Order: sequence, then C-alpha cells, then structure tokens
Amino acid sequence: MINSILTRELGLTYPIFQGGMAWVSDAQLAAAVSNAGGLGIISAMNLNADYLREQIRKCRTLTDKPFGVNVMLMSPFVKDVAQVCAEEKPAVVTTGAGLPNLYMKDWLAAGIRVIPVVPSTAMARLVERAGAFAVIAEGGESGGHIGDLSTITLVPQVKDAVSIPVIAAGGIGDGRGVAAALMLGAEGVQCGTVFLCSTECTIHDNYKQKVLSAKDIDTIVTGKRLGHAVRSIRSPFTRKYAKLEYEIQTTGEELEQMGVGALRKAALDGDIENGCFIAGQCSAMVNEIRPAREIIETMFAQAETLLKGAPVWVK
Ligand code: TUI
Repeated sequence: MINSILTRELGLTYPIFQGGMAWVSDAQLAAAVSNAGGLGIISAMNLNADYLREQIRKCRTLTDKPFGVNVMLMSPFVKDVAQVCAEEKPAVVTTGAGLPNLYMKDWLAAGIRVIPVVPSTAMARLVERAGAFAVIAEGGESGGHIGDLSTITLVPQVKDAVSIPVIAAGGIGDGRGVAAALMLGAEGVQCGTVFLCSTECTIHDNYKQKVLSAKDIDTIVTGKRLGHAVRSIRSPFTRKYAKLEYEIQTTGEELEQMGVGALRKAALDGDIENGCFIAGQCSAMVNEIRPAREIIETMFAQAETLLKGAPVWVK
C-alpha cells in the first residue's frame, strides 16, 4: 500500500484525487472514485448554488466515504457556491482558476480542508498563509485552464516553497506518473483525464471516443490571448478558435463568445463540430473504458512495483 499524510488525514485508501472537471465531475463520478478509495470531487463549475447542493446531497446517497467539491473561482455564482460549501461541509474544497482567499475563512470555520490548485510557488505560499491544508501543484500537461510551468518543474519547487502537503497534477496517466510524482516530493496525485474514460463518467460517448483515439500530440492550448490558456483535444472547435485567435481583427469579445457553452456541447451533446473536448496530454495513454476502481487499483499497483524496484538504481 502507498500511504501518505493524505490517506491518513483524509481517510483515503489511495492518495489520489479525481479532478473537478466542468460538465464531467458530477455526483456519480465523485462517488465512484470515493468508493474506490480515492477522493472523488464534484465540480461546481459555472452553475448555480442549487445545482451544487443537489449534487452534494446526491453524492451522500451514493457513498459514505469522504468527497470534495471544486469551486471554479471565475464562476459568476462563486459567492453562492462558496456559501453552499460552508453549509454542506464536504470534507474537502479544492479551488481553481483564481485566488480563494476571500472564501477561506468561512470554509475553515466550517471544518473543511481547503486545497487550492496553484500554478506557481508565490500562490502556494499565499494560500498556505491563509490556512490551506494542502496545495495541488498543477502543471501545464493538464487539460483545461493551465499555468505556464510543467509538472516536473512545478512540483519540486512548490514542495520547497511550502510545508503543507503537495498534490501533483498534470500528465499523470498511469503508475509511472504516480511514482514520479512521489519522487518529486508530492504526497499524492490528482488525475482528470484518466477518469474521463471511466465507466461511471456520464459524459457523451463521443467525448470518451475523442480521448480514446487521441495520439500524443493531439492536444492544443488555446485562449492565451485572453489570458486563459486552456488545453483540449484538437477538434473543429480548436481549429476555428486558433485561427481567429491569431487574426488581428478578431476582438476579445468575439473570442469569449465563441467559448461560451463549448464545454457543455462536448460533454452533454457530444457535439464534434462545436464542442471543446478538454483533456490533458496523457489522453493518448488512456486506451479503454474501465470502472474507476480498476483505474485506481492498476495505477497504484504499478506505482508500488516501480517504487519497490527503485533500489536497482543505487549501487
Ligand atoms: O481551473 C482549472 N481548470 C479549468 S477551469 C475551467 S473553466 C474555464 N474556462 C475558460 C477559461 C477559464 C476557465 C477549465 N479548466 N484548473 C486549476 C487551475 N487553476 N489551473 C490553473 C489555475 C490557476 C490559475 C491562476 C490558479 C490560480 C491562478 O491565479 C491567478 C490569479 O491571479 O488569479
């Protein structure tokens, strides 16, 4: 077994979080991951407080294990969603796409472990001072909104910058990634892409097929011009978007407008033409649809074998 402060403190069997993915991470997926011994996470995405409350309550009917909520800080409903977290008290709140400090006091007062995603050492230090239980150091291999650094450079630097636990995210697609993350100093991992193709994930089958057929160089980053770099699988949407993004006459509003609803179209409708199929660089490492439990168990069995074999390198 691979234990860490995260398994002990959060009551997990495996130190793995399932990323909070907009239009993907619902109560069903979160409960499946939590039941398998990881930490399932419900995404509050950019929907309202009622949606989140309903998903939290649904998750409680599906698992008696701890789970978390991811608050996307750019959501128009962020204040209400933060309030629902303080009321419903999930074991963990993770945050993304911004600074969570405004809400942390309320969450901490509710006894919630706050674990922000940080793209830099400066932000890691900031949230540590504000009372974060741990940080998720997410490298640019991830799907979705990404920072500039890669996982291999970010994780050790964040580890040196703070004394709270570090969870590595970005590009972790199998047990080799898990073992590497631990060697970089992380106490656990967060994975998103691998769970897109879990049996329990409710996204449209076209989305799963996009991930299953993706090759190593099939993801692309768009949105840099707006200051929101987003990694997704190459598609008619990314081709249109990338073309417009580099045309000088395109306005910021036009680009913003084009992105509206694109995640929903991918996840709910499986809209190959207009959907934005967010996924990370490890998409090509995902080759079958399997239950979340099997994904986690094979990943950690492989990591354990690798770590046990590590003395071979030392004379
Ligand atoms: O948040 C994510 N991934 C996401 S959010 C999302 S929805 C969205 N759609 C369009 C544009 C932007 C968001 C899709 N995928 N991952 C966690 C994450 N957080 N990655 C990077 C960050 C981050 C970036 C900047 C965290 C803090 C931060 O602070 C900068 C600041 O000054 O706010």
